[in-house]
Amino acid sequence: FYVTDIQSQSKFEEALIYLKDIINIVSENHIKNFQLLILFHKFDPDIKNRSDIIQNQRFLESKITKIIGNLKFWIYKTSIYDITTLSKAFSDGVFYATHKSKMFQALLKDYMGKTFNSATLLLDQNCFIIASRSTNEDYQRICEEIAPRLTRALEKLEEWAINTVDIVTTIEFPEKHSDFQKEGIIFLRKLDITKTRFYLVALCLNKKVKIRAYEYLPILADNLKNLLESFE
Ligand SMILES: Nc1nc2c(ncn2[C@@H]2O[C@H](COP(=O)(O)OP(=O)(O)OP(=O)(O)O)[C@@H](O)[C@H]2O)c(=O)[nH]1
Ligand SMILES: [Mg+2]
Repeated sequence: FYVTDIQSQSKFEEALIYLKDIINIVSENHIKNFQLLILFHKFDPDIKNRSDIIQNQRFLESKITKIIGNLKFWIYKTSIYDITTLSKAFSDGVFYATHKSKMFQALLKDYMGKTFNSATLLLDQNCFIIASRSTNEDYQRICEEIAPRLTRALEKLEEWAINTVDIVTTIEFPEKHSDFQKEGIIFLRKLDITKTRFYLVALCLNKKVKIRAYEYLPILADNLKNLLESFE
C-alpha cells in the first residue's frame, strides 16, 4: 500500500520522491510478483467533485504512471467518511494476493456458472471481500457499496435475538433501448459454516436467476466447508 493525501498539494513532491525510493528498492527478483495499491486518501465524499481535487488526482496519476513504469499498480480513492472505499482497498490488497483467495474465487466461478448471477461477493464476518465475480463492473460495485449496510442490518437484528437468514431487495433496471424496466434482485445471505461466518451478496437480473441462486446455496456452502477443512 502506498497512501497519499489527495488534499495536501504541498506534500506531493515529497510523496513522489518517496514513491521513487520505494520503486528503486524493489529488487529485480520481486518485480514479477510486485503489485502496488495506491490510495489517494482523504478523497472525502463532499469534495470528490471539486475541481482542485480532480486536478490533484490527474496530476498524481500522470506522475505516478511515469514513476512506476512496468510494475503493476491500482489506484483507489479512499476516505474515512466512506468506509466502503477503505474496505474495498484493504480486501483487494490483503486477500487477493493469497493462494486461498484463488480457491474461493474458483468456488464463486462455479456458483455463478450454475446460477447465472450477474455479480456475487463473498464476505467474511468483518465484511471484507474474500472473493468476487461479476459479468459487469457496475453490478459488482453496487454490491460492494451496499454490502456493509446490509450485513450491519442483519447483525443489528441478531442483537435483538431475531435470527435473520437473508435480506432481499427488489430492484428495477432501465432496459436499454426501451421504456421497460427489468426487475431484478439483490440479496444478502448469511452462511454460517462450522464456526466461520460468511456473507454472500448476489445481484440477479430476474427472479428465475434468484431461484437458481438459492437452489445452489447448499452446494456452495458444502464446497466452502470442504475448502475450510482443507486449510486446517
Ligand atoms: N478529511 C479526512 N481526514 C482524514 C481521513 N483519514 C484520516 N484523516 C484525518 O487526518 C488526520 C491525519 O492526517 P494529517 O493531519 O495529514 O497527518 P500527517 O500527514 O501525519 O501530518 P502532516 O504532515 O501535518 O500532514 C487525522 O486527524 C485523521 O483523523 C480522511 O479520509 N479524510
Ligand atoms: Mg498529512
